[in-house]
Amino acid sequence: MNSDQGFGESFRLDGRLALVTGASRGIGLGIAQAMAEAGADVLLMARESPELRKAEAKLKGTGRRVAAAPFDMHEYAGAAAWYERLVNEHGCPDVLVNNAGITKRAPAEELPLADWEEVLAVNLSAVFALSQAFARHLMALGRPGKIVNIASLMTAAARKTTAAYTASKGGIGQLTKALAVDWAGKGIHVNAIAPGYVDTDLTAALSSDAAFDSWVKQRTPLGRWGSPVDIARPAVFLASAASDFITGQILYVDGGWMATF
Ligand code: GCO
Repeated sequence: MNSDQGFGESFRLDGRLALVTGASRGIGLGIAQAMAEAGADVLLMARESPELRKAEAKLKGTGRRVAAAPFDMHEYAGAAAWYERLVNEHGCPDVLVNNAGITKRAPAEELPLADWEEVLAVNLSAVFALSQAFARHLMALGRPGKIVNIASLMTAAARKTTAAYTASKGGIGQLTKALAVDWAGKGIHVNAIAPGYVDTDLTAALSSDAAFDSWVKQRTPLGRWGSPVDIARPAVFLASAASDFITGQILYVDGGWMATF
């Protein structure tokens, strides 16, 4: 596939349909926008909200086919049925970006079990359920696909007060490998991007803390917080034919964080 295409074309997503979760803001919105700019039609999944509709309107400006696909990842037990309806309405996605994620910060000894369960449900179980629905449809059609999971620095190491998030993102790293291995023979590639500290709503409580902000800038070799577009362009690469010999990888897009201590 790759070798038949020109260099630039291999990085593009023309003719693909991409489903991006957590797409109403932050990294997810950045990824959805970059995918549309790369030529993909895009389905924006997030909980129904004015923000989701705003994102939909904004991305329609790219000229691609763009549609909001409201779903709450807390309801992941219904993911297969929801996905069935999605495919009937919009066609079968070729690209799935599992970006939606939440965090609940507390010292481990104080973290309520309900918070633990919610983070694991949204960040890990829902990713499995949706990936399974995505793969089953492609397999039934005999078509290839690409999954890009959003992992974290917490896939590799922990920061205090992030037990549930860290466990979920560690799980995402291993789930990426497990799905890559199971589905390689079906042409479904599964990779992850592990972002460093990115300035979004998820990290707002951290970036607005002057001490934390200066720690991130000092700890990150490139000396700054990431922005959604820093993550979005590598996500396009992992969704494109330019990455056709890559599967099961975790790509740290972290300003050099993991390269030093
Ligand atoms: C935290 C943050 C992190 C980052 C990110 C780092 O509490 O330290 O929320 O989890 O958001 O995932 O890669």
